Amino acid sequence: MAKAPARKASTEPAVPNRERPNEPERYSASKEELLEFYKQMLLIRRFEEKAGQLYGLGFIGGFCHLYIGQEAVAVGLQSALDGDKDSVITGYRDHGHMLAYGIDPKVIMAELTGRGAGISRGKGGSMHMFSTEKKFYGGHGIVGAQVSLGTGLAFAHKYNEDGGVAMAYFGDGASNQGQVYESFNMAELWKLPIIYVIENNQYAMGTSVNRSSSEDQLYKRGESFRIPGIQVDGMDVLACRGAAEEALAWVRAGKGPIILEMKTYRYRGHSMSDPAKYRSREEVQSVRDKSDPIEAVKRELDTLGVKEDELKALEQEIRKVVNESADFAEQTPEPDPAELYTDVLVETY
Ligand SMILES: Cc1ncc(C[n+]2csc(CCOP(=O)(O)OP(=O)(O)O)c2C)c(N)n1
Ligand SMILES: [Mg+2]
Repeated sequence: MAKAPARKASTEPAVPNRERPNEPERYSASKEELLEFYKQMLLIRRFEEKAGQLYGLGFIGGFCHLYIGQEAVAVGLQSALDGDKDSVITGYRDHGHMLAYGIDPKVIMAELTGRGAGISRGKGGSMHMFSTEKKFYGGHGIVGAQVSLGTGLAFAHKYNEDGGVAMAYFGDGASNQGQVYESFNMAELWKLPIIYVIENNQYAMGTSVNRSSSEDQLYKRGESFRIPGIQVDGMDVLACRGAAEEALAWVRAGKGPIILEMKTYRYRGHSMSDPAKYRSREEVQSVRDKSDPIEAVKRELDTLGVKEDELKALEQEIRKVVNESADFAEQTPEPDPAELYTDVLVETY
């Protein structure tokens, strides 16, 4: 068989994308804003602790992945989004992102316990929660799927010219998946308005990022697609918010996608059924002691003159909200059996 002729190398120079986003500055928050960040992070932490307890008591079945330790990421980033236009999508570790988007803790907890009043009518559970009203598109159990779906959301924003930006969160483990790079390619080629957020919590189930990734500086993962990346301290809510500001400025200016690598840490196991043999208790404790995102904000609030009593009152208020959500989730009924026949796709497409 005749050999195919060798392809001639292109004489066209590659179009350089030399412009870089600015180095993000730590966001300078007012006392009120900082208190709000504190409140939201504490809500996520207490909510997740309660979810862990309810799981232990058998009220929550199936998988349940807690966000404890990573609170600053969702709160810092999403506080910069425009809830009327922008969309958010994430994986299965999704409760914190929903709370940070102002979704009622009661309907999230009720979803966890599989109740009819849950945000997905009790049929989705921990990993599959949606709020199209809030432009929160889940909640996905397939690692990496949210990256391609999020790229689709960004395409829709551009196609509909609605001015929105998609924020697609995924993990360090997911960042080694093939569809991520197909998505990167299309997003840059079409200059889609998307912020890819890699939540690098150092582990993918029991595998550390250094064991699985030949390039562990994940913010560089867009380089071959000319997508710029920024590495961010994901344990510092103001650094997260500052990075979000820069990323949004880049994307809203029509410059295409950007990657944020958030260096963070999960305190709990991968899911509720993780024996955690792959790391030591000391490692976890040391991060808690040195870099806890909530304690860090507490210290900043202290220097701004916020009194201990005020923080205690806030803590009580949050505990009340979380307890009410748990009571609601235990007492509200399970879905009606007729619900088995709704939300089922029967047509052929
Ligand atoms: C396509 C696919 N492969 C494997 C799994 C099993 N799995 C579930 S979570 C996970 C690890 C993902 O880790 P990472 O992306 O770092 O996210 P994290 O859990 O740390 O938030 C794996 C391999 C899956 N759900 N989907
Ligand atoms: Mg991870």
